[in-house]
Amino acid sequence: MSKLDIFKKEKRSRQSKRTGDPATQYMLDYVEGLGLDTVFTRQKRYEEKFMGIFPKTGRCDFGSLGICCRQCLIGPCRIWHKDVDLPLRINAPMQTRGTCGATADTIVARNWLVYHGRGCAAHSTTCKEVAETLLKTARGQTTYQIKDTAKLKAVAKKLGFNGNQTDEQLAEKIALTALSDIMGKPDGVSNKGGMTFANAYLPPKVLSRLKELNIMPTSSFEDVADADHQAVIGMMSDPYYFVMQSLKVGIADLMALLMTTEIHDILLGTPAPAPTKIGMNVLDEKMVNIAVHGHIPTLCEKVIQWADSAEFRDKAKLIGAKGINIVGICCTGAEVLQRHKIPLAGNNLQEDLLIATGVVDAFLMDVQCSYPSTHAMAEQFHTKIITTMKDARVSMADHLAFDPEKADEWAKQVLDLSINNFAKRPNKNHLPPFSPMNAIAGFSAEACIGVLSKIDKENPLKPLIDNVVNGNIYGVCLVAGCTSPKLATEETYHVLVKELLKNNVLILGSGCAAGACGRGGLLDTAATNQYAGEKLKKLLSVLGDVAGLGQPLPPVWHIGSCVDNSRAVNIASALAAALNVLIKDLPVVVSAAEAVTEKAVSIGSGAVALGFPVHVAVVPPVLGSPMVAKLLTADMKDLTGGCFIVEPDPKIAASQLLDIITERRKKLNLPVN
Ligand code: BF8
Repeated sequence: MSKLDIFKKEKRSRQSKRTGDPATQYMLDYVEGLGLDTVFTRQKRYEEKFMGIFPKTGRCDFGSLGICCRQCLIGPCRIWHKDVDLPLRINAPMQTRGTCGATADTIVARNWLVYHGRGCAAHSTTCKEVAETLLKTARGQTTYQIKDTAKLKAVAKKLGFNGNQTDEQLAEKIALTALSDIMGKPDGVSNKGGMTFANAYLPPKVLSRLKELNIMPTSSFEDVADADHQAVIGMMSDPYYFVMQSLKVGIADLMALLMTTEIHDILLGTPAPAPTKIGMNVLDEKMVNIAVHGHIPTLCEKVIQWADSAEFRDKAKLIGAKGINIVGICCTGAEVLQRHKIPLAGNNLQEDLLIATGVVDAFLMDVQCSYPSTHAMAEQFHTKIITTMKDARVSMADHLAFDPEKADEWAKQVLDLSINNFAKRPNKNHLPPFSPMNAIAGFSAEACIGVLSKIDKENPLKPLIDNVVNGNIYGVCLVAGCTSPKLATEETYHVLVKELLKNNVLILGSGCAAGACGRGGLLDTAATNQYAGEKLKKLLSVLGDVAGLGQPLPPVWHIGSCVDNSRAVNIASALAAALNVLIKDLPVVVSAAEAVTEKAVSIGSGAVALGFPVHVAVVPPVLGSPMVAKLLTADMKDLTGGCFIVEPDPKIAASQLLDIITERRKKLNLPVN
């Protein structure tokens, strides 16, 4: 089979159905019936238009394979690698070098690295925002408070700060350390020993390996700037070094996530599992509905707080609403879901569809992952879009640039705008006739270990290790990342997760992938009896009992937003340290099946760099260079122990992930199926 036939599999998936969520399909039919566009509509149209021209990929072959170069003003150059099948429509000999002389290997690897720079910049800027809020809070300049002092002290201890200091002093030190890990040392000297948080959190054996490979991150802004410099014309051309820099930037990205999670927990509280709801129908037609979207939940915290005040409850009633209903979308949604159990209405693909229900009075957008067309949909209905961060401006939106020192004032303005907009609702609304799913969310690493400590107080990790050893937990898979219109969206995760659960693999879920699991009913305790293998089922029942739930824990543990992928890294690091092995030795795998964003790419590379196998079902644009594709999917195993696995069919992907788990268990002398 030709290597490019993998695109056919991708296409088969999206042609079988567009989504695994009936409510999404229902709204999609409604919106398309009104003659309006969504991301799904445009995907379909692309396919119809381009399949005739590029039958192999269904998009532009050059772009899909990563061999379109737009780096300089001589180009664009569209070249071909001699070992890759030619597109059907091209029968003339193709150029194998760009005008400047760059080969397909260079172009693919350079394009690949550029994704990472943007992904890491996004997460690092998010981290900078929250670290600044912590710093201002420590200095008494905001009305936020340190909500979790135990977490504050635990983080301070890890970083080696003296415990005899006030909470504010420790918070200031943590914030300044995070800022210097993001921005570099203030004197301009880079941190040659590597990021402080990386040194404090990653197991020593992993750190040594990163240093040997010369991929220990220094500070994320510096590593991103280096990547940009390396991509400049006249700099790097060796594909190997582009890929190695992508790993370094990927780890810097993961560390930005880790710092953000730790600071969020300190400032906003460390999540604990509790019941909630997931699905479009968490919107309530009788209430003022405010959808919160993005990745920085600090303003939302204040909106949630003030929405519950007598002042705003009365204001809502005065205009005829039953009250104020806040619902989440994508990662800000996951943040407020895990801490406040605010119900999750949807993910990045469902923004437009939620607006089209006609009952979203305000759509609060902070940063990242909204589509540029959202305002066009909002114009068709009454929804008010409010952007809240200076770096994310949207046409026609109201803009309130967040300043943590004025958070209360801003939150009240948001509530006023939303309540006033309720009066402009169209008479007719269109909510899908599907009840939201029950879900349990809030599995922070502390909460997971807290449950386990009920089995063994002295050594809370021991029950986890014992259960991995005896095969009750055959392996662990983190399902992470986005939902993509290129596949039968969400169904990819549902099929993959069910296959793994059957084989007693415990699932951690984050970001939109976790939301997809929720819409598929997989965050509900009932899913344990329905889908988990016998051994895992028994264990989750015991854990549910010791947690006082009176029913099993769900088989997919929602660990939070994409930022909180760091929780999975922390759990894996603790396991590796306890077993005195590398992360690459653990029966732990990752699937970011429906990856979409640059952020997902750089997190993926960070995970590969630490030794995780990372599955993607969407074909990444690297097949134009057989050398780069082989480096990422095969040779990498000898370097970091991790690798990318590209497989659009979720059943086949699950069996490949199970094979890796089995192989790793064998190497650890653990029983295998
Ligand atoms: O950071 S999973 S679409 S929302 S990138 Fe974005 Fe992807 Fe959703 Fe959160 Ni993550």
